[in-house]
Amino acid sequence: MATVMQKIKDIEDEMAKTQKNKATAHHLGLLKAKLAKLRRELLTPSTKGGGGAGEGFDVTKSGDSRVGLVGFPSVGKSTLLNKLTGTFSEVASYEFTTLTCIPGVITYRGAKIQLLDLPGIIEGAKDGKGRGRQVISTARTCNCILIVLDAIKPITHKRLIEKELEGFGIRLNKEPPNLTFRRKEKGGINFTSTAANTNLDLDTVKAICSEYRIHNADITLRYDATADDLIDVIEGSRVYIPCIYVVNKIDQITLEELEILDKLPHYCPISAHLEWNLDGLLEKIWEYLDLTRVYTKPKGMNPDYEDPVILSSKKRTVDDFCTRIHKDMLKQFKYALVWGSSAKHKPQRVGKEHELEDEDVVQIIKKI
Ligand SMILES: Nc1nc2c(ncn2[C@@H]2O[C@H](COP(=O)(O)OP(=O)(O)OP(=O)(O)O)[C@@H](O)[C@H]2O)c(=O)[nH]1
Ligand SMILES: [Mg+2]
Repeated sequence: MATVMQKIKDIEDEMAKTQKNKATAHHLGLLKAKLAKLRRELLTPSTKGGGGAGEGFDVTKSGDSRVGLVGFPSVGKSTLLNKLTGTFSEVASYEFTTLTCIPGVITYRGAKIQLLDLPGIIEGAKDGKGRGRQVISTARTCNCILIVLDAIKPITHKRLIEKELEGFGIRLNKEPPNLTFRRKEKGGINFTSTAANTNLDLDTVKAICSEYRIHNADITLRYDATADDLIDVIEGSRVYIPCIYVVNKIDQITLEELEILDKLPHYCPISAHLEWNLDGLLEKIWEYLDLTRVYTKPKGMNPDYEDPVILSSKKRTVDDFCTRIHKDMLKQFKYALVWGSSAKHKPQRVGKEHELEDEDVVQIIKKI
């Protein structure tokens, strides 16, 4: 293991020394690809047992969505879990108070959101320091990550934590790269771009591909993709997770400092201890989870507004709705009546492929 870590360090050093310009682009691309491969090596659990590098905490998923608290020690993660969920997780002024994953539940707008308190992580976590890897593996399973920062030193800590998560294949507040990469039998490397493209040139693309021993492939960019984006697509197994930077302990900074933090994108300043802006945070979590509430309407009855079916924004067809209600529902499905913003009429008669929207009302008509 030490040798892989040493190789990673050597490459990182070389990258830091290399000036970024047109002439070095392909060399940097090559180094990035080497780095990605080494990081993967580090994360793949060894067959000899032990290590268990890629494993998170053994906490059962429950509820409609999962949110994880990640941050340095003593920033107030446990305090926040306690205030938001009423669950007890020990709070103390010393570091590494929390040693395992403590789940709690928030009920918000009819949805059950599982909130995970996690041990503090430190720099180098992804490379095996502390419980870092377990924490980050668990973070990978979340639908939204809250990076909790201390208001006294938010920005430097933010960078360090992002680096840890990124090294583990987590991409924050980012869409999967809009590029196609197709391997083929022959014909060499074919590189086309349908958008203005300033980051990647054919030499760099070829250097990256050769590092993966790929000699024939069609690559098409639809936006200004970077070498990192291309490597992400070749590597696969990346997760794209929305993230909120929760700046805690704002009771310890000035109003002027708070105003700056408040304007940064994806930031949410709070004081967990004094319960300042927890409603604002909940609203932001809701927004970032992008859930769809669907109310069921049994025939001849009023919709059940108390207990919505919660769907994710990516899986919210009538088909997904039926599957969530009962596994045999689809067999009996004839059509559905939909009221709400996804419906053109009141109600609209739709099939299984129809995409539902937040707060739609649905009645399923079964075959007789
Ligand atoms: N001033 C201030 N202190 C806070 C706030 N929230 C938490 N604290 C204090 O910060 C210390 C650490 O809080 P914890 O909730 O244990 O922090 P943690 O992030 O869970 O720490 P680890 O489990 O060690 O990673 C405690 O002394 C808390 O009382 C806050 O909003 N303002
Ligand atoms: Mg804690």
